[in-house]
Amino acid sequence: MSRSKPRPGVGSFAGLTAGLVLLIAAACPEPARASIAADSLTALKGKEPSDSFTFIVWGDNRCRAGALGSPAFSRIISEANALAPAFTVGVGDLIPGADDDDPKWTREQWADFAAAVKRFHAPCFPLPGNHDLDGATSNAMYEEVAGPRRYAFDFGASRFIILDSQDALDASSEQFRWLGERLAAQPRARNVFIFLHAPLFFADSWEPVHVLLRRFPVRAVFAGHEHLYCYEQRDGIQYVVTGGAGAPLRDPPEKGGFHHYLIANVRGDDLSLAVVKDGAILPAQCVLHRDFPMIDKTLAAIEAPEVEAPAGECAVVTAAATVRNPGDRAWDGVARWQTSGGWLIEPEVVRFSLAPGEEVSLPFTVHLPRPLSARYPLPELSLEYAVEKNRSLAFAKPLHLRNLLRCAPAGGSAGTPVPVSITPAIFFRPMPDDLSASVQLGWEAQALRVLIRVTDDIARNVHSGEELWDGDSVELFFDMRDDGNARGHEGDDYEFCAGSGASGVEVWRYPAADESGAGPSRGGKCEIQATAGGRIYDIAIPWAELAPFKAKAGAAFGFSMVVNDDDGLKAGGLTWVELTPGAGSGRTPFPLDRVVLE
Ligand SMILES: [Ca+2]
Ligand SMILES: [Ca+2]
Ligand SMILES: [Ca+2]
Repeated sequence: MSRSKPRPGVGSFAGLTAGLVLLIAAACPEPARASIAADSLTALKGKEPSDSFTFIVWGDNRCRAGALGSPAFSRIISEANALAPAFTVGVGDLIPGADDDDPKWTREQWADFAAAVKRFHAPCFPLPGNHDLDGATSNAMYEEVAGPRRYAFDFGASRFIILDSQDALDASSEQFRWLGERLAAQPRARNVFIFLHAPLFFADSWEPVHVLLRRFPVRAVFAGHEHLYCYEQRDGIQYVVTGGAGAPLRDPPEKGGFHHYLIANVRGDDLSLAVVKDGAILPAQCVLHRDFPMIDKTLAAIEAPEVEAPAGECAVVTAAATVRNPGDRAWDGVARWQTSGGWLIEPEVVRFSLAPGEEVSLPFTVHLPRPLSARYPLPELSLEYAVEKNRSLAFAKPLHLRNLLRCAPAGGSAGTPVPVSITPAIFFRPMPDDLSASVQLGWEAQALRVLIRVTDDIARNVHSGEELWDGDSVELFFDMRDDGNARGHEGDDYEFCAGSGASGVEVWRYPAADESGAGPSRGGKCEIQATAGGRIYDIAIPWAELAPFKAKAGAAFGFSMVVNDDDGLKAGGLTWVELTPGAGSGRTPFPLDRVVLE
């Protein structure tokens, strides 16, 4: 079950809109219609042009959840306002997903984006990403709200060219010819900056564009699309990916997978870039695209220890990390645990020395002095590796923690209630009376019992069947062979959804490896009891629907769950809490807790 609308494919709209393109250029008359780009151009013309100025670049904000957007994007707006740049540029994926089959939803997303942009004090120049276009209807909506899909403007002696990476840009394309014209149209420009959504410059097909750009004073090309930051320089042109304004992060921080934006300072014909992330301002070269293979190799050579701890109890657990030297240089390293409050790991710092190819085991003891300390964020083991003389890369690997959930036998009291308390970072944390939950597990010869107490202020689910998860509901995730989900889902992996929606109380079953197998659970039962501040779900899933698991004392399986909360317009979208991080956003792999039958 997908938690987001289908993602329109990159490049599927080539050639659709050549006739619709409206140009904004210094040489052009005022744009024909109001739009974010047109209004921004008007505002920029009211500014005193200068050869020394600052602009801010951000990408992949995917504005949602009302005009508030994500915390990352809200922060960018308020910090940009404090920095007072000449203007900002958003390099696409401005909304979660344009959908020609659902124009109303698409329009709501654009209304959210337009409201967010209004909070920028400086002009804001948008460009289209693959999430912003879907077909004739939503493409027209893009042009109505955001503006033309490609355009150019000038500020001082600098020229800015906005490209449409959803349209063809090969040497024979109309856009390539247009780009050449826009470059040549301002022969006195001291600087040129190019913006587009997909980082086409990492593909071989970019070469003719690069050759074209080299003939002009192009300082930098900015793209997004990948939800990360990375940098490359070729023949004096800085190529930058900045897709960190709020969309879910998929890559480790070593590969730029962190929320961020860029400050670009122009002084005459000099450009300096700074990467701003939470709590740090970093140089442009902080993440180099060419390091990616080495980063992958080194991350694979560090294995953080895995510990199991009883959910909701105190514990002392010993484990070991292993580190292998993946390169051809000796590695004199320091391994250090970075922990948040509540964790105690000994020793905190270990020095090691490794010849190329050599491996070392670093033992640690993890103390969980308070029951709640076995929560997230997890401690991280950080190490530095010298990739070249005088250049090191820093790596961090989180501790693997598996909470052990007790599953009490039939007739006994249910297992210890465990809070379902992890909130995904892309939303604001719900208040406790808005949404909170705990889960208890029990088992019988025929079925697994799941008792979920939910606090929720407004009961609402207008969906049914396969879409039941899109309103107040609970989702259960099972890995019955307890073999993880890092390699994807297999025949022993299942998802269930239970709730009371448009068709009354339903239990849906989804074999995780077989999307076509989704359907109502044959033997699953769910009773929902309303309480003062929410409801209690009493769910029974027959073991027959969780094959090949054999229920007996001591048997174990992997488990996670999500409690979804729809409160209607008040909250501006679905929020949820989850047992393990990532379960609710459909990311695979996500960690699973371990349930042991008593
Ligand atoms: Ca609620
Ligand atoms: Ca499995
Ligand atoms: Ca609700």
